[in-house]
Amino acid sequence: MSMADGKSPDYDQESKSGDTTVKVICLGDSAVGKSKLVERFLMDNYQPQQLSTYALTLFRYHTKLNEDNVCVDFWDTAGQERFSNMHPSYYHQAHACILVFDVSRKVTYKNLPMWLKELRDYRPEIPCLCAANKIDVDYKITQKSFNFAKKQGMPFYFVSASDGTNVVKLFRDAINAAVSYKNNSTDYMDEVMRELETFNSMGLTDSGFDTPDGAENKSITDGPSIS
Ligand SMILES: Nc1nc2c(ncn2[C@@H]2O[C@H](COP(=O)(O)OP(=O)(O)O)[C@@H](O)[C@H]2O)c(=O)[nH]1
Ligand SMILES: [Mg+2]
Repeated sequence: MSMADGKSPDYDQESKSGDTTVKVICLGDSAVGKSKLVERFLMDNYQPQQLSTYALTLFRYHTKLNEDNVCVDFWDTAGQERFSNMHPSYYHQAHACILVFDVSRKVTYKNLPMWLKELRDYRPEIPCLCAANKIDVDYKITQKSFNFAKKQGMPFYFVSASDGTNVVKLFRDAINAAVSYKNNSTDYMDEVMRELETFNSMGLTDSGFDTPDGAENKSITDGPSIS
């Protein structure tokens, strides 16, 4: 079942136990915090000194949704995203995607359409959630709005893998969306969108990395830099 035997599980098959098995992937530029977010969700101890991921990893997580047992496989990349060239097997049979950018590096936000396009080439219909990570670097960033997600009809979350803000919320929503998708339902995503709209309607008006009034911003290199 694990990657150890060199084969990935078949997510279209029912598992022997009858549990629902779903695959959730994270996409986004290198070093936006995809691995740290998964680690943060799975084990509540964050080690900031840890190095980036070097191998493809599959994290298996068992949980309950309503009354059902759910088995979630979070896939993590081997860093292929550095070359903007993910292997098709990464997308294969995925049920939900978390699209991540780093609020301290504008280029990672500007690259979201590219990641979404690649995702849609492989998985046209799966639910996709958008996470603005590293808000701990500057919490004021949460006063700003990032319109890409809204334009795409995606739920949006300000998160921090570092201090855990919204991480559980993001992953619970992603799991719910994945299971809903597998069960051929779109209701859940509608629900999430409605809930987040209420949540976000508290007058957050500043533009984040977006250029006001829809003007194209050609620059992809002038974000504040940190590392
Ligand atoms: N300040 C801060 N740093 C983070 C956060 N999440 C990840 N990092 C750092 O960003 C770097 C890249 O994280 P990683 O999870 O390997 O990114 P990935 O390449 O997208 O998987 C690491 O040095 C992490 O410690 C966060 O929420 N806040
Ligand atoms: Mg990684």
